[in-house]
Amino acid sequence: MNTAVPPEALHEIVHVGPDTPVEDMLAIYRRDGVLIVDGLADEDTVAALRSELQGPVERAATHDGFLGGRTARAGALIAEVPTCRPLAMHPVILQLLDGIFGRGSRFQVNATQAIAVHPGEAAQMLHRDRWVWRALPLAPDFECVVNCIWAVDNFSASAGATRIVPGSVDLPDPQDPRGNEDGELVLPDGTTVSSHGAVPAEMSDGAVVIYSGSTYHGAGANDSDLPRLGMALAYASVPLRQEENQYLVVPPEVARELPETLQKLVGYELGHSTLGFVQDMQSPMTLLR
Ligand SMILES: O=C(O)CCC(=O)C(=O)O
Repeated sequence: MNTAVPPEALHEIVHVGPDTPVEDMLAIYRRDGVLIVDGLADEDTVAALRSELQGPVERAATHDGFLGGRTARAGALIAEVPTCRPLAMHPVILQLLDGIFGRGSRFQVNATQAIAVHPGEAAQMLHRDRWVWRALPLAPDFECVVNCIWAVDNFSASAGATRIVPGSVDLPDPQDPRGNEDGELVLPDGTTVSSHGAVPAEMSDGAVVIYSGSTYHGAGANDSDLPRLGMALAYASVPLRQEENQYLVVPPEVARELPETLQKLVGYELGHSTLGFVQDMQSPMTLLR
């Protein structure tokens, strides 16, 4: 029995400190499909992130519907935001991902996105990140993707903290992922996903919320006067197509300057034997040298 996992925590998001043993973090993740690690990025890193993200977020377009008319989204962060690089390969995150995806079953950067939820934004529809691969007949317990949203601003319930349904990994998919007329996802037993308890992932800047691609979640409404900036770095199982095209947003001339661990995470490595080979069956790493 792992004492670091309080049984009463099932309907809240468990916070742990950055020095918590990774095995304890994994036990929480496996039970709840979500956890928050407080203080994983220090103050200087957060300040640098805030300043480097300002330009990309100001230039970013907003979108309608699911993506949010008052939410700005900027990608290509590994190329454009150097301070995100050490966070993308933070040892605690990589150890957690090793445990989640399983040793030997590799993971890669799936997408990078700064998400600024501006005042007046409504709550986003709950959803599962794994749905981007819904065309594939993947087993429900196959871990497609894990998202890590770093709080660049404080995430409070009123300022759009991500709403997460802890323990929702095993819930079924709704018949209609677009929801009913009230924006509710209705499950086959007639209950709604939100009735299973959507909890705001409240956290201070420098914390990171880590959740499974099977965990129902969505950005919260921002009823405050300030934008809420988060940096989502998601990782997917290597055989899946990356959601953000890493080879175009991190082209070889940029990748060449990155640490090798990050080059491999971005996708410049052979995956499971021959996936992604170049020329005469060589690793793409050969073209970066
Ligand atoms: O920014 C957030 O809090 C979550 C956003 C999200 O889940 C999405 O856009 O798919």
